[in-house]
Formats: sequence, C-alpha cells, structure tokens
Amino acid sequence: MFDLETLCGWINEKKDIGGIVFLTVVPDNGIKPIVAVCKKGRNPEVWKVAKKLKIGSAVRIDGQYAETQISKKGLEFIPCKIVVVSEMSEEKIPIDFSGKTPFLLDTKLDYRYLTLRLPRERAIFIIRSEILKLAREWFYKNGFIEVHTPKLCGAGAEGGATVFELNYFEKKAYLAQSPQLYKQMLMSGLEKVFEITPYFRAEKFSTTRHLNESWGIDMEVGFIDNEEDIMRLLEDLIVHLVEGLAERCSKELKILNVKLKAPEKPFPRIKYDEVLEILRRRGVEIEWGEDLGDREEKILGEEMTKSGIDFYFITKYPWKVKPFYIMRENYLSRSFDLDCKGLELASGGQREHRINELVNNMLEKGLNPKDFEFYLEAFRYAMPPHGGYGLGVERLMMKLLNLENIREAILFPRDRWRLVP
Ligand code: AMO
Repeated sequence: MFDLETLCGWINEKKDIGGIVFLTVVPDNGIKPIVAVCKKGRNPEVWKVAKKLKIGSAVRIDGQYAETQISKKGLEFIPCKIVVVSEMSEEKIPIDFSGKTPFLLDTKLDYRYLTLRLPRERAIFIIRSEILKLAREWFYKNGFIEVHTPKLCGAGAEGGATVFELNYFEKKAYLAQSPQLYKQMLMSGLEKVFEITPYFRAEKFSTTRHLNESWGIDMEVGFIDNEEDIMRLLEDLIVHLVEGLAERCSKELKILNVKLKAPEKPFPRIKYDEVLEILRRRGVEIEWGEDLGDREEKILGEEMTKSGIDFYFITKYPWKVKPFYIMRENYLSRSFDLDCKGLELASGGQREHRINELVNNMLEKGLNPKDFEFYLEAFRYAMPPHGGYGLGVERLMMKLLNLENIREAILFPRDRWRLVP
C-alpha cells in the first residue's frame, strides 16, 4: 500500500498534448505550484476528466508526488482521482492565471481573490500574516499584553481635522484615527500594552503611500526615562521581524525576489537639525520648524542608502510640528520618526504625563481641553511617565518587499476612490 495525498486548489494552467494533460495548481495555502501529470496510458479516467477541465475550476486531486521530478514549473504529481468541486463558469476571466500576462493594479484590486491564486500575490499576504504573528510573539516575549481600544470615538481622536464623522444615534461620532488617546489612558492602569489595529484617516490624498484605512502596530509603555527607551524597543522589534521573515518566509521572499538582511542595532539617530544640514548640502532649503515632506524624506533616504543604511530614526523634532500629547523640551520635542529608505514607517515618543503641561499644550495647539475631558481625567490619578509608537503595517511591507504602491500590501484597500470590493 502507498499513502495518497489530497490537494485542493484551482487550475491555473492546462497544457494538453494529446495523450498527456498537464495541470498546474497552487494547492492549499501554499505558494509552490504542483503539476499534475495526467497520462491516458496510466489512468484513462483521470485523463478524461483533465481533458475536459476548464482553467480556473476548483478541484480536489488525490495522488502521489512523482518519484523523479523533472518539471521546472512545480512539483510533479501523479493523480489517481480528480474531482471538480466547482467549475469555472465565466467565459472571460479577468486575469491570466498563468501569471504570464501582467495586469493593472486596478484589475488586481478589483479581483484580489482571483489574483491570490497566483504565487506572487499569495506570498505577499502570507508574509503579512507572518509579520503580525512575529510582532505578537515579540510583544508577548517582552511582557506586553494585547489590548483593543474603541474605533468608534466621541472625540476627533488626536484633535486633527482628518477624521471620518458619522451619525451615532443622536450624536456625532468619529472613526479612530489611531489608538493614541486610549493607549495613553491605559498607562494609568497597565504598564505595557500593544494593539494591532486599523487607523481611519479622512485625508484626501491620492498617493502611493497613503490609505484611508491602514493598519498599525501600536504600543505604549509606562515608567520610562525618555524616548530613547521607546526607540530601543522599536528597533528590537524591527530586527526581530526581519530576522523572523528571513527565516520563516524564505520561499515567499524568493518569489518576490527579495533578500532580507537584519539591520544592525542601534539604528542611527539623526537629529532634525542634522537632517536640515543634509538637505542643504543637496541644495534643498527648508525653514527651521517646518515638517519634513515627501521630497525631504526621499532625499534623506537617498543619502542614507549611500551609506548602506536602511532604517534610521529622526529625532529632536521642533515641538511645533508634533501633536499636543508629545512631551515638550523648550522648542524641541521628545518625539521620533522611524524612516526606511526615504519613507516614514513609524512615529512615537515620550508623552506629556503632567496634566497642567498637557492642558497648556492643548491650548497652544488651539484645542479645547473640554473636548478631551475623558482623556485628561486619566492624568489626575498618578499617571506615570510613558511613551510609545505607531508603526504602519503596509508601509513596513512596502519597504521590506519593495512594493511600489501601498495598495499592494492590503487585501481590499480603502482610498479616496475605492470603497468596494
Ligand atoms: P502617525 O500619524 O505618524 O502617528 O501614524 C503612525 C504610522 O502609521 C502609518 N500611517 C499611514 N499609513 C498609510 N496611510 C496613512 N494614511 C497613514 N497614516 C499613518 C505610518 C505612520 O508612521 N499616534 C501616533 C503614533 C504614536 O505616537 O504612538 C500616530 O498615529 O507608517
């Protein structure tokens, strides 16, 4: 007796050369194609089914892997039974399952479920799943607990103008722009928390690096000395993610033509003033106190790449460009951004935990402390010094996997023009 394997998947390619039909299937949740070799001489029943099969149909195949593997397309498989579980009924299929004909990004996003039948697209989402698994592992190993904060909020999350407003019975509500206020409030009761969460932002951008619904890996830690404590934790997580992916996702990375090498710790810390100096040397002047935009980030990224550095922190930002909750040090702030090859992946810092200072910060940013009473209340009961960060999942994937458009990193992107599928 010999053991039979059962594979489930869709027919991506079919080559009929008379007495032999070759079927290419990417089975289960894997990425390695198998080539089912259906020979008339060996099994006329299987051959007959294979001959009639339509590309795209869902099948269950029983059989065995061939003892000698010749095909370069995938693992050769000798079927003894093929069951058509669901037949492809559409005559016109919007994508080429062989992967030979490229498709537009819009086609990919409209038919995401179909493109997931292709190894390359599948690899991206297997890696996404592994990133979140690795992140959870890192947080648990380091004594964090996972929390979930509300996504329906009564106040515009960080006081910014980029929130989605909706009707909540007789009141207005807002979709959470980030877990910021809630993760900070938790610092009055817990020491280390993390959340993997969607962010909703009503920005009208139409760029390759913005989404209106994106996912963040957020954390907050109490009893810290300064923002350096947070940067150390973030760089440690990044190294863990890169090392973990290189180890666990080698097949997926190979398909995407990506070689990952863990960055060295500590990542360089570049002060905002130094960034202005680097920009000046490249002929770009920005006024002290202005935020760094896309162009500035890209130029800095190019300079860092020249020195062989992918990940770097930008520190000592002017307080003026940072939100009210960030701790102020005269005209500077205890904040940082983590950039990679010219793109901001995360931002964070030490927060203002002293209520009087916090209220002053709000007033200075033109916010009304009354709107944030529920948040300020948590600062009245011995709130410890604390800090944290928010790391963008899709942006991290863009940089790790060399994806040109952020929409490639999320299954069903939400942007200015896309609300379905
Ligand atoms: P920030 O607004 O910088 O900080 O967001 C944190 C990170 O989230 C990602 N991100 C986005 N990705 C895609 N599309 C968007 N529209 C988008 N907006 C943000 C970025 C960014 O670096 N509360 C703070 C974090 C903190 O201090 O803990 C915050 O939200 O990668």
